[in-house]
Amino acid sequence: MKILPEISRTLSEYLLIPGLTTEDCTPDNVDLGAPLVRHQVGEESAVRIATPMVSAIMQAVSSPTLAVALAQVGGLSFIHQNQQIEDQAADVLAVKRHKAGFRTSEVTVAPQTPLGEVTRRLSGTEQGVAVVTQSGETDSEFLGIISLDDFHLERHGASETVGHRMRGRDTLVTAEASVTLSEANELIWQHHLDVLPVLEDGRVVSLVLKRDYQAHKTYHRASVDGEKRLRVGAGINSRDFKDRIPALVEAGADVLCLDSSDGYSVYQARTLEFAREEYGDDVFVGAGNVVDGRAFRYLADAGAAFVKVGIGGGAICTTRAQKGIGRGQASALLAVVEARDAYAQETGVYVPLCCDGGLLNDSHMAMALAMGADFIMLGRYFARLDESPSRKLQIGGQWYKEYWGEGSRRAQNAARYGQRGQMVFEEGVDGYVPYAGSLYDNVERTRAKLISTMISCGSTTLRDFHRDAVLVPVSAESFKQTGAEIEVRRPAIDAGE
Ligand code: MZP
Repeated sequence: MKILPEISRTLSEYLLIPGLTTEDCTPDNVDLGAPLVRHQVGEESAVRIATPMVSAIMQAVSSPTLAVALAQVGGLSFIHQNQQIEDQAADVLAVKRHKAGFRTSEVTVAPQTPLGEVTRRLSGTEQGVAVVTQSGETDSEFLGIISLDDFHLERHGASETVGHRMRGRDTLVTAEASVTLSEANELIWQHHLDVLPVLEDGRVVSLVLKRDYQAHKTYHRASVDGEKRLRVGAGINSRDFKDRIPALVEAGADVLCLDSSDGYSVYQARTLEFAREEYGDDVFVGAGNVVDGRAFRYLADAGAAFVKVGIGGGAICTTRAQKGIGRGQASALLAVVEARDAYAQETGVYVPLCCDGGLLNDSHMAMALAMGADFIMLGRYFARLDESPSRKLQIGGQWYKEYWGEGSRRAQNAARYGQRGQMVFEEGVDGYVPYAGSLYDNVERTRAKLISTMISCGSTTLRDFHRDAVLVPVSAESFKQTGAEIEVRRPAIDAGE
């Protein structure tokens, strides 16, 4: 028996100290992009996500609908493995068949569509802008970008040039002659315009809001042979992996993840070995969950594409009470981050870390990223939203969505929680979480908070944030002092909390 000297701490027990905020630290400059799979230090990961949020491998969370929405905002879902192989493969296929696009900014226009039609379609959106391209032989040339109001004025002869004032801005954008797309992009960046044109075969096919540009860029950089498909992941287990992995690969899953509450096992190593032998470096399989450096190294050596950290912290989890196993999420993460960094230094291989479970609010997410997590996995967060597959119902005048753990009787996830192939006792609860609206709104708000935290800490990339974040543990007494000491509060604007 051995007792570790440190106390097991949660993410709530830390705060961030601000760093120097420079002129570079603007919301537009902050890149939340994260590597998803192992890569050589100094090189780029073959799979990156623009928003470092992935959805939990759970029945109540990761359906094709949620996967499409999350991929559209730059994150990734893992379709759950607590179902027949054919059903899971069909879910993956449904996401892969969905045409890629960016929800708020997407205005899809077929080739040869007249400009008038493009404009009509745009006017039904909140874009308030039209993109003008030259018709005829030099279609790939971009002329200018103007507000819809100005466009109508121009059509009625009130304006002579393509350069116009953007709605609500004083910036004059002048594109006197036709310019190439790269020049147009330069112009848009220079003038801080909110949109970017996307051309395909010389035609305008959509507009991308600038705030989605990172997602768009990352998506395009990472998309295979120009094929526009949304990304999706899938859970696997260490029992039927010889059948499940080939079916999911065939369906087009971009990344797989072993789904287990305790990943420090020979079974996970065997599964990783199978994937490596069958597919070499072409199939990425994440592993976990772990809470210390020994387990991290074991899975990293076995070839895990990424390692998931966290045991017992999930909002629906009773593992700590049932089995006495687990570790506070902050302590677990800090120990594994240390091992990950040592591994990178020793071997030259960077294995991304996913912080999984117990991230109850956005500040926990910021804390996990500051501590060194590359991305975060969320169950409760996504279960509350319109796009999750669970039922929405009203209890006492309040709207809720159902949320149940994979270790609950309802989920019957024997591959993850079974004892000798079946569930003898439960490790999860079945309940309700307050309904919180649309995924698009919630993720946008969370992204804004993460960006704001990073700006306060003087970081514009997650790598800088890992390096420069300064954290301090808080005493129980100081934690009670949250700063909001008022008798009656108006309801928060943040409906997601
Ligand atoms: P949370 O985001 O809801 O706090 O936690 C989600 C995570 O809890 C999942 O990704 C998974 O690792 C874990 N989980 C899922 N089911 C159970 C359970 O029934 C559980 N105990 O702990």
